Amino acid sequence: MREKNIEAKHINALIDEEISRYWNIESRSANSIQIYRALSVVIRDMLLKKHNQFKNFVNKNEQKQVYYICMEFLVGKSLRNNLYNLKIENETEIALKKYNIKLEDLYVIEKDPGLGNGGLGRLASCFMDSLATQGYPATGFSIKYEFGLFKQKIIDGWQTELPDDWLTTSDVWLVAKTEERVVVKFDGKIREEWTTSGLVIHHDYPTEIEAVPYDMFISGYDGDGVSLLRLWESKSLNSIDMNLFSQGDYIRALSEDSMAEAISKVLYPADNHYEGKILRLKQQYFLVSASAQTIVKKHYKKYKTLDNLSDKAAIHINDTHPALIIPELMRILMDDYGYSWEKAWYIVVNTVSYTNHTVLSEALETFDIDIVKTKLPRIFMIISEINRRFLQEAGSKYNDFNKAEQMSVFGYDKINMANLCIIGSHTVNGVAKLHSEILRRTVFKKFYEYSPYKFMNVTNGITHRRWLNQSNPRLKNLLDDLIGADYTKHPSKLSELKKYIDDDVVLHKLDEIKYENKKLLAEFIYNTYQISVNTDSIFDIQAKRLHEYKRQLLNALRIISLIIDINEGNTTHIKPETFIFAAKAAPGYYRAKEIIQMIVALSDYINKNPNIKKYINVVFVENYSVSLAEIIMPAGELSEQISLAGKEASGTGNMKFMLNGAVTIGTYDGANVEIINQVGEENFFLFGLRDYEVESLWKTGYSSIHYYQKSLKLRKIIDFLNKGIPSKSFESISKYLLGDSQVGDPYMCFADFDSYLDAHNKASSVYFDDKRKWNQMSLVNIASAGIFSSDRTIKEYADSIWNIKSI
Ligand code: NBX
Repeated sequence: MREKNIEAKHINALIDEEISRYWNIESRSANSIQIYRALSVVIRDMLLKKHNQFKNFVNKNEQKQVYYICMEFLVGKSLRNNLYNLKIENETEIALKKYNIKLEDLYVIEKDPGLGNGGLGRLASCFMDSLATQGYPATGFSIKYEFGLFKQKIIDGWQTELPDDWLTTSDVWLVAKTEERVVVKFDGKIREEWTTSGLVIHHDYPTEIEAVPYDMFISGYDGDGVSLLRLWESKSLNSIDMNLFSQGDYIRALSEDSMAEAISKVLYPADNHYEGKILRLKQQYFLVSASAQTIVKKHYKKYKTLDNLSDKAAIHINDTHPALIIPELMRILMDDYGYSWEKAWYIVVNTVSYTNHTVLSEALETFDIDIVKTKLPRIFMIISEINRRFLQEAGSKYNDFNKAEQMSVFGYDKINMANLCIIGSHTVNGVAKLHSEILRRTVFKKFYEYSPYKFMNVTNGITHRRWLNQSNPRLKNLLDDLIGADYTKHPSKLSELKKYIDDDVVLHKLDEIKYENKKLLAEFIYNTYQISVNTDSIFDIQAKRLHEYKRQLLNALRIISLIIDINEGNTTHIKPETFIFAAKAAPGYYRAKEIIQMIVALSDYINKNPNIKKYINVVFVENYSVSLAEIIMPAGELSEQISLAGKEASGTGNMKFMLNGAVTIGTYDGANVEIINQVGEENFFLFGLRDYEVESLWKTGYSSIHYYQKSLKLRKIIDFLNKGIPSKSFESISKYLLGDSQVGDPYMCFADFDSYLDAHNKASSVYFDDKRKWNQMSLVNIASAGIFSSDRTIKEYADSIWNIKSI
């Protein structure tokens, strides 16, 4: 079902009208940016209208809806996605002929709204698509960061960060709803007073900040659903100090303003790493307070009570970043609506659910007690009371208050946000089976023993409509021909491709498509970096945030080993291979930046050495983003998913590559485990320690030196690092691996090195000696990817956590 009655001439009329209204010119003299903006506004308004109809229906039927609260939504570009989902790409292409312009030319104008770091933010965006497509009423809440994730530029081999001014084009997708702004209050003092009617709490709040909503609409595919993403912008309420202003102190008069507006200024650029910064705390509270007030106000207006909030609203917190919504809802229910603690608590716990995305200790959020106490005094009071009551209850149940204390929200001087989330939610879930099991067994063990019924798993997913249908049109067309287009809405039908496993024509077509996609990526690389890559080589890609646990270093060590072999003339086992890396490092993460520096240096070195370049090539693609991923994923042949087992919660890049026909080389980690279950070990290059082996090795004492002494290859690699290449030393990485002041090689690259090489040798012999078999493996991967569609993920959340129905 195409968007109703839309024809090219209709689209033309709307674009023309927009151009004339806005710029007061005839459409034939409009430039491409004006056409981009006009078309986007037309589509945006179409979605606004459609969303209103959807919302009216939901309201009329008093349907429960989900609110997904997340500090990050990595939405990617909107124009193509919305045209695709509305099924009007063809009509629009025809309409654009009038202006002598192609859709592709407009797509490149739009800037990626980089309102997220990586997997967590992208997951939230995939969810908005699947929610809308399956007709679930959903609102996402986040912050309208003026600057999204930094743009990465490699200058003299080193990552530098440039601001990302996404709003200069993508503002067209936002609709300001100024009249729905709310006030968020910080600082102040609290005074308690007992009166005949009970305890009364008086506050004064010296800092009041306005939260102004900007709405973005995300179309579902082929249906009536439209998701709303509401982004909050912070604005100063005490706009300008006229006293100071009239005394000529202009800058100081504005400083209040900039403090307030700093809240939505910039996204924190670290993934899987918390920063106990005051500004970050303010951002988090700003988001949850504005969102909670909106949810409650809307509900109360409709039902004139909040007693049934949990029947009509599911509030989901994506990781601990929005944890403060728990005490904030308590505050609103008690202080603004007069609920008793017990009644408020019942409502809050039954409304809120929580997803954990990491077990890395450095990523588990804790805030200084003192900071929370001064910035959010009432919230602090409520957290203390939540904890007091919980420990009381658990202590009595266990008849052991010391045991209960192990689950306290308060550490010595810190607040443990995960503990707060578990206590205040009805459900806690991990993002892949192994991850959920590790949560139960280790980080959340005490809580699991206390309330096992809360713990669940919902394995992540990706929207195959963006990550296959839109970004890999060749593969989409082949699939449409072979199995029909039903998989677009019913991704499990991808499995029908399996019947072609022995069909040489189909296998050959898959091969051709991959080759075409590789050529496109090679062209992009050549145009951007003037590096030519051999499209007959195997494209071996690792694209994800740079993190020690993800082990880009392990990949780089293998490259070094190949360079050593080539330099020694030992080349019989070496097959043409192109290594492609794309990764941003958090700006303050020195080790990660150093690893990027080494990869870039290796790339330069190889490009200057024709004898090495004959065999292998390395490319570091800058500024990894959703749009770049859309070019990279379809070209991948070998997907590197090589995290140290037990560390990657799920991964979603692994699913994107697989869906596009890459075969994974990977460890038994995160969702890799489930990928193996789907495709079978014979269609996956598995290597490395298991998570429990990692744990026990760590306990008995991991020594990289031990592996170094045993392995000639590793010794040669260390020599190479120490010696470096012309004008570049890698001594610091060598020290990191062997242990200087701390444990060497903390992510056990050496322990997994041999098995990694073996897995690569196997991959390479299938690819170069039995391409038919390789193509079959590729086919099995595509055909088995249906379960990793976020449609399945969302259905699981809807059925077993949110209890919401689709329309
Ligand atoms: O969430 C990621 C995990 O590392 C992946 O394994 C998983 O697939 C993905 C989706 O579930 N986590 C992640 O992206 N975290 C962050 O980006 C992050 C950002 C800020 C922060 C902590 C973590 N303070």
